[in-house]
Amino acid sequence: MLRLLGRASSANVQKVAWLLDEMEIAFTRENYGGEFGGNRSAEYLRLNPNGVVPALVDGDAVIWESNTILRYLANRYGPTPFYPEVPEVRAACECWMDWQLGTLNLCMTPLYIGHVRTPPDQRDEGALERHHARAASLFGILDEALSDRPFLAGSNPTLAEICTAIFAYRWYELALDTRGVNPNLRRWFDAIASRPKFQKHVMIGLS
Ligand SMILES: N[C@@H](CCC(=O)N[C@@H](CS)C(=O)NCC(=O)O)C(=O)O
Repeated sequence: MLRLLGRASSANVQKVAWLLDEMEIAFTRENYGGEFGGNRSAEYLRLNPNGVVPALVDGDAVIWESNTILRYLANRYGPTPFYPEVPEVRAACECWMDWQLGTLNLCMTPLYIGHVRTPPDQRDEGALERHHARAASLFGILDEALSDRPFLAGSNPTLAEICTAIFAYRWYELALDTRGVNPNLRRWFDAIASRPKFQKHVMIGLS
């Protein structure tokens, strides 16, 4: 049985749990990180030397970095439509995976921590405004990309959706978007939000 280590509220753990469930792979999840701690213990650091969640243990294989875990699952247990085999389509999917990790994360993580985990009197309002403006412009890029296709890499949801829709959920839950401004993004998000496995792992509130 695969072991997913990390708390259910973590965006990066949610990616992995959501894909595991979409691929109907049996797994157990153990609480590490956040209020549960344990992620700085020597035992956990042997699995993920960064002390962050998630980590995936599959027999002798131990994998960390959530997007790498997604690719591992698709390669190990696929083929799956979530990781298209046509190189051009796969590249379209992976562009957005890297974009999430290297671009969207840089404003969404501080925005999330600022709004959800920081008491109002301790917030850096100037920084939050800058991150908000940057995130709005990035969600505008997603909206534009979705103007001529149902999903980011074409007709079907892929790992690109697994990586980005979790942040769109946070964006909408924080009520930082103005409804109607990004109609393609909204249509795309609503299609993903109708998936029971997204609801189960991602639409569980913010904490
Ligand atoms: N790039 C890493 C980031 C991992 C990361 O920052 N995880 C956060 C949770 S989303 C974490 O472990 N925070 C400390 C904690 O939960 O205690 C990945 O995608 O796996």
